[in-house]
Amino acid sequence: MKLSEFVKTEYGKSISECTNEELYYALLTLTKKMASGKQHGNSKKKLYYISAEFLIGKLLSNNLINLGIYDEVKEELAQNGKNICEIEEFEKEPSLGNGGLGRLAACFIDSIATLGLNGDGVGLNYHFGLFRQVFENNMQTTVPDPWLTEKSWLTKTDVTYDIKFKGMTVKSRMYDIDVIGYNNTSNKLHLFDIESVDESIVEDGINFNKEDIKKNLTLFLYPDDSDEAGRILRIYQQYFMVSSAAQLILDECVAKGCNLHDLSDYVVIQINDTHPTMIIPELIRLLVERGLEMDEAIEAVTKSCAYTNHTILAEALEKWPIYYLKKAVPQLMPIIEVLDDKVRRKYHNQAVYIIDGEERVHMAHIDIHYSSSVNGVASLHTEILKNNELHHFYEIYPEKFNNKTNGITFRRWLLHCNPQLTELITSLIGDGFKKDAMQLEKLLDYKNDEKVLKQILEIKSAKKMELKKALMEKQNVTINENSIFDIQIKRLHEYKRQQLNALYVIHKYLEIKAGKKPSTPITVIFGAKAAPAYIIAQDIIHLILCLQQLINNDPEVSPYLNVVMVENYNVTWAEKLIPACDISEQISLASKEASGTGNMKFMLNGALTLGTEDGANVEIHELVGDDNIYIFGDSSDTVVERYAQGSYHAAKYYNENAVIKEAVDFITGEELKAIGDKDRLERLFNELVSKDWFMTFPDFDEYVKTREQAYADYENREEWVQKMLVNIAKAGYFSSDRTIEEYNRDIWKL
Ligand code: AZC
Repeated sequence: MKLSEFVKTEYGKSISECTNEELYYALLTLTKKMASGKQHGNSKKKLYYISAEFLIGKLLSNNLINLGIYDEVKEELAQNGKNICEIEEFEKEPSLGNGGLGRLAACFIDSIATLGLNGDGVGLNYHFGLFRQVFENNMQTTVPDPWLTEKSWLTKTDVTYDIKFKGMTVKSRMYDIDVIGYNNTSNKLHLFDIESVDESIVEDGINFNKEDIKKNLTLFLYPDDSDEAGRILRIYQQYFMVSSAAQLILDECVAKGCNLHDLSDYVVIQINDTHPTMIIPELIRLLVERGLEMDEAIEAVTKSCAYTNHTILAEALEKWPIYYLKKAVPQLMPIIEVLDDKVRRKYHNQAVYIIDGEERVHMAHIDIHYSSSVNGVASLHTEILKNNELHHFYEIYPEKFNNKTNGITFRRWLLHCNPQLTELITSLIGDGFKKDAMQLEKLLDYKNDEKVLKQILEIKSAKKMELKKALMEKQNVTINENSIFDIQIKRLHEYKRQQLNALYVIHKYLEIKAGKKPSTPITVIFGAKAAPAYIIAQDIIHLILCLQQLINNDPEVSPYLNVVMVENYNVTWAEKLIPACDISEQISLASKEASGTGNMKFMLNGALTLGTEDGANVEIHELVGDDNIYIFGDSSDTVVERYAQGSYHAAKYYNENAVIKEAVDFITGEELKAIGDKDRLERLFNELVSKDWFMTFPDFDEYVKTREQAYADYENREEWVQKMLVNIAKAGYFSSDRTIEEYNRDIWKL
């Protein structure tokens, strides 16, 4: 049905007479109708991708693209004087994720549907999702970010389950979002919610009574875990999610004729990090309740589950005190004890026990013992898991370990966010790459085609102008579209080393002050949210915002260097920032970033990576070769060794390297203290000088040198655009379609 006919019946008027809001809701309804007419992935065996996060972003354009009607709708709107981008402004972005892990889950469900596989996502319907970030006095403040509107992408279903917690039973209800594959089947994202949630219990922005579970259960994504009540609330959330999921899974497979003994013929469950781990004991519990012997239940569940690890940061691997579990979900403890007991009897190595000497349950250990697959998310990451972090487990189960290098959906990260580049590519190599991303390699034939190279540069300029406009409109900041856009966007974490980038900015500022001016001006852009309880991360944001104020207001420096931190960085911002980027900062401490996926999005849009040999940067490097990437810093082996020896002393670098000292001293110097918060700046200074746990100083000199080299190379526009082209052409490997094909081939076998 055409939009014009639809609005005629719906509102009794023509497109041009409708408001943008009316058109948004008309398109939403129309799209949902079209999705419901599509076939669902269909096979005996079904995948359930369980994740506490699905960072799906706005859905309208993406759905129109995947339905194959985007251009048509855009055209029809344009003919009636309407602009699809303005209509899209009415959509609220659901922030149902923190970062990489949640966005990966969203890319994956897109690819699962696009490949026509039978697989649904299962998660939680947080009412506020992640907080909205607001800058005040150069600091991050947080406010709730409501996204639920009366009419939305969610469809209320009549599927409900009883979820039993200690002393109370609550009801979960399933809401569905259509996951429309690109020219293919349409699957579901099932988000469970509790009806008694009460948004009005939130006080001064973000605080609420953490003990009133019935009212707060699905209020926020990962409520603050800095206190015990917050941590126990996470357990409630996790169990609510997995118990709903487990009941859904059993109901669906029984309806298909499964007798539960043959569960693994019908079901495969991908456990996305440790948050859904309790699905293992919960399923075992339910199977025993329905008549299976304990051992058989354990075997059936082990065969059906697969676990993905996303981090080697020890603090991110969840370990829940038994006492918390007993408080919220005591019914799981006897099962977990059986699981632990079996491990103890078989393997006499404390390192692999589930329950440790401090009465804590290691969630990842449950996953590894009681799943049939354990995967890392990039080659280097998987190697580190096998050889270091999870070595004891690898020795027991070498056959379980496998690598699945992450990927991104090109529908969102190219077709949707960069239609100009998509059109150019299509005009050169046809549109086969939209379903078979490896075909992008055909672009290499144009490496010496001046006309094509010129077009690529023109598109980059156009995207820079679009970003400039957005920053002006949304944040009232002016940037120079003719400058180099050097961008670092990701969650704020010390291991990702935004502080290293900030130290470079200080260094550059001082150089310009001393008269050494860059040939082309530079705009350094940051986007990052910091967890509310993560103080040093907030301090780093504070430093960046102070630098922004200082530098952009300094008439001597601002013609050459600008700093911009986008407020409330989210998927919608990423879609604007990534296509406009020249240099993609991927500067984590080697060994710490499991994969990174922003790096892939930037590459696909023709940005060059400035990065360490970490995560998927290693694979990007291999693909594009030395000439088309800027690599610096200590290797993962060196870093691992340095930690093991305890041989790193930040103070030594600070005292012996004058350039480092000058930049670090600036943090607590007069200029910044005049605009910033003394305590925050001093705390950050002390942290760096006395600890620098993520080793920014050892990499500093090489980082500066390599970054300067990239800027120098940028001057040669002909060679630079060839590097851009190679990056675009080689990005095909990072399509999430490839990743999902591998999951299916090696693990799911749908
Ligand atoms: C992230 C990793 O940090 C990132 O390197 C990886 O690309 C991404 O997962 C997807 O695999 N991990 C998380 O986001 N982890 C949590 C707990 O949020």
